[in-house]
Amino acid sequence: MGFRKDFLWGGATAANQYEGGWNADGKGVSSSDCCTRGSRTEPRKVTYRMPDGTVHADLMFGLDAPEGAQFGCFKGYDYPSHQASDFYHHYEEDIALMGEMGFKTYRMSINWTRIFPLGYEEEANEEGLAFYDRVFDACHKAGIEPLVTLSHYETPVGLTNKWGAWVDARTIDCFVRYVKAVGERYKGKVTYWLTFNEINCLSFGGWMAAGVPSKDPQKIADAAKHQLIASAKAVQLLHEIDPENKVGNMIGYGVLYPHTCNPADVLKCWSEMNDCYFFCDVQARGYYPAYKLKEYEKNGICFELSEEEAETLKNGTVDFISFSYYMTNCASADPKVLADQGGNMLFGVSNPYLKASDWGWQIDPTGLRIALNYMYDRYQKPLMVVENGLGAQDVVEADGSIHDTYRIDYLRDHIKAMKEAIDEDGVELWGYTPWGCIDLVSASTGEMHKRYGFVYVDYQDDGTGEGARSRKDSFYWYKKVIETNGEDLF
Ligand code: BGP
Repeated sequence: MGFRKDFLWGGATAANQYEGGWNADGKGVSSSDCCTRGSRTEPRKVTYRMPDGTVHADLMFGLDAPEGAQFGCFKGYDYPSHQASDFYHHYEEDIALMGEMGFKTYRMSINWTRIFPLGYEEEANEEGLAFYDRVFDACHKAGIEPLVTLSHYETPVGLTNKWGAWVDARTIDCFVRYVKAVGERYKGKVTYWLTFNEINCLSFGGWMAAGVPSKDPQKIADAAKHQLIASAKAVQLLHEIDPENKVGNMIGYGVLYPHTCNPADVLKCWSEMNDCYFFCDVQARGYYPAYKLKEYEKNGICFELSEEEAETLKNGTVDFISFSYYMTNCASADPKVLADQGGNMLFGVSNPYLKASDWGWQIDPTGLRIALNYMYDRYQKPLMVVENGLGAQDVVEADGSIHDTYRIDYLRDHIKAMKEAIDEDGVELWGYTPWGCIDLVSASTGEMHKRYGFVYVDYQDDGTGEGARSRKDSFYWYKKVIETNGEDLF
C-alpha cells in the first residue's frame, strides 16, 4: 500500500525560467529569451525586427507576426529569462538544497541553445555540454537522479529566423542531432528523459511550444507533425544509445468537466479534451487518432504521412507518460455561459464548486485522482506527475522566515489524491516532481512573485535582489514527506 519503495520524489524546473546566464559561454538566443515580462493583467510579448529596421513587440499567446520578422532581444525591453533565478551560477547550492530535502529525482531541462546556439550547427558547443556535466555530477553527488526534458518552451530563434522553426521539417534533423549529442554525452549520467514539455500547448501557443510565430492552423498542424516525428525519433535514438534509458512524453493536462449533464456539454467536453489527448495518443499509441484526421479533413488542413513517417511514429512510442496538473475547468456548449466567462477563456469555464488561486487557477485535488485514472486507463503505461503546485505571493517575515501554509495545504491534498489513485484504483505512478521547487519565473506572466518553491529566491519582478536562497516552511514539510515516503503529510 502507498507509494512504491523507489518512488521518485523530487521537484521540477525548466532552463528558460530558472537558469539565467542567457548569453553565457556561447549560448544562443531561444524563443523564451525574446519574451518580455508581463503580469496577471499585462500580457507577455515577443520582440522582433522588421527588414525596415523597426522593432515590434506582439502578444506571446496567439502571436501572428508578419512575414520577414526576425526575432531577437532589443534594448529597452525587460526579458525575465535573462537573469531568471540564476541557476547557472547557483547550481551547486541549489542542488545541495534539493539533496537536503531528500530529492530522489530532479526534473530539469537542457537548454538546446547552450548546445547548438543557432539550432542548425553541425558541431555542439563544448562549454554548454560541460555545464550540464557539472550539473549532473552535482545531482549524483547529492543522490539525485536527473529527469531531463529535452525541450521546455525554448526553440533556438536561429531556427525560427531561418525557416520558421518547427513548421519546417528540417528542424527534425536539427533536433535529432541535438538529442544525439546530449544522449551520447550524458550516457550513464541521465537515464530518465522527456521529449517536449507540454507538447499540446502547441494548439494555442505556437511561440511557447515551438518557436512558431503564427497561429495559422495549417502551420500549427505541420509543426505538430514535425514535433511528433522528432519525439518518436528521440525515443528510438535514446534507446539505441543506452537500452537503460527510459523516455517519456509530457503533456499539460487540462482536465475538463462538462459544465452540466446536458449531453451537448458532455460532447463539447469530450471534444475539447481531445485537443490535449491528441498528442499523447500519438506518442503513446504510435498513430494519429481518427478524431484528429477527421478534424483536419473538415477544416481543410492538408495532412499526409508517408509510410516511413508512420513507421517512425509506430516504433517511437514512449515508455511512460508524464503530465503537468494544476487545475480543472469546465466545458460548455452554451454560448451564454461562454459569454459570461470573459477573461477565463484560456482555460475554460469556471467551476462553482472550486476555489481558485490568486491567479485564477482552480484548485482541485480530486481532479488529480481523476486525471491519473483517465491516463492510466487510456494508455496502460506508468505515469509521472512532473508538475503540480500553487503559484502564490510569499511574505518574508522580519526574521527571514516564510510561512507558506497555503502551499503545504495544496500539495498535501494533491499527494493524498495520488495515494488514493494508487491504493484505491491501482494506478501505476512512478514519481512526483512539484513545479518550481526553487522559485523561478512564471511562464504565463513572466513574473517572479508568482512563486511555487520550497526555497525562496531573492529576486523581484523588476530584477532587483541578490538572488539569495532561503528555506520556506514547506521545505521542512516536504523533507518529512519524502523521508516517510508520503506517509506523514502533517
Ligand atoms: C506549465 C509549464 C511550466 C510552468 C507551469 C506554471 O504550463 O510547463 O513551464 O511555468 O506551467 O505556470 P506559470 O509559470 O505560468 O504559473
